[in-house]
Amino acid sequence: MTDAAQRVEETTIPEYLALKGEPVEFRALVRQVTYAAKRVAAELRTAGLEGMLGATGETNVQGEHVQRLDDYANRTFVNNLLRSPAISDLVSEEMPEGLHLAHQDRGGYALLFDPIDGSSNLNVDMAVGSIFSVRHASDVLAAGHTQIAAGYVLYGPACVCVLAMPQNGVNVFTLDPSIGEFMFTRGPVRMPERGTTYGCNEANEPGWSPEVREFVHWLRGPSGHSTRYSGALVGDFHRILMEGGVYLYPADARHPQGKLRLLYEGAPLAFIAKIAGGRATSESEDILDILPSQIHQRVPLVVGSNEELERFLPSSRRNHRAH
Ligand code: AHM
Ligand code: MG
Repeated sequence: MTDAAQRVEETTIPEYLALKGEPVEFRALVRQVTYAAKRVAAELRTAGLEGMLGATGETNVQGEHVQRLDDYANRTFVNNLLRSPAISDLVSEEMPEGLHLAHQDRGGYALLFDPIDGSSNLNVDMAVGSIFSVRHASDVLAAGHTQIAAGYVLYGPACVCVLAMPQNGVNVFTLDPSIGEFMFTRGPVRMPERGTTYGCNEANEPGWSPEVREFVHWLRGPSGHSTRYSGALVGDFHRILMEGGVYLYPADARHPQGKLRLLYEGAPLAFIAKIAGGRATSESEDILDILPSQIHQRVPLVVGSNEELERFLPSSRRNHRAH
């Protein structure tokens, strides 16, 4: 191994970002995000022992039952992100309105996040995640290709942070619990051109469009793909990022706009996929081209490897704008 490779292998996220020349303010912001994620990871490990599982009895702005851990994770992210002077705006799945921190010393970053993705997995000890998108505060409702960076944390057998930056690619850091630091483990990641698995909720099939149905029939039939679906987007996407394939939550009769949220689920994962060499569509346009009209907007999402996406997109829609 060369000296340079050795240096990268042994780096924490802050060291890695410094080594790669990322701006100080961005590094400070990532430090607060990862600090919050470590707190959430620790809480997830012991929640069952402390009576922290179960619902709060409240419903969020999406009309979904809020779990105690959703609430804990949201408070933990907000409290830590408020400590970063670089951040002036916060948007969270668990808050009906965005939080604007009007103070002249505050920097111009906005952080849009889903504190716990895959909440239905919480009470059965399966993997969940946190997703985040970094934007200029003036770009909260701009198209997804204006994102500055995006990432997620997967709370699985290991706690893994994936960070996508236009200049430095998609990199994977794994939490070393013995020292409480995310260490560089892999990157820059290239999503394989084609994979062997797909993930979607097949119970929604009766409500899908004929195009989606035909595509999934191809995946489970002639193409030879296998199904992998955990109910947590972060985990299912992570497999696709590493091994190729496709994840889809298309529009259906019950979810005419799709189920997932554009700003803190669809757009950041599309941004990560794009930097890793994959792509993402809403069925009719590139996810990164969509102009949001409101912060909790939903979007149909089909994301993954180029070959699977090529097969899905009718020729009239294949020429998504190149950024
Ligand atoms: P959440 O952020 O409220 O947990 O919702 C998002 C989740 C995704 O993680 C997952 O892929 C999807 O919703 C699962 O939906 P379904 O249970 O309809 O298959
Ligand atoms: Mg959530």
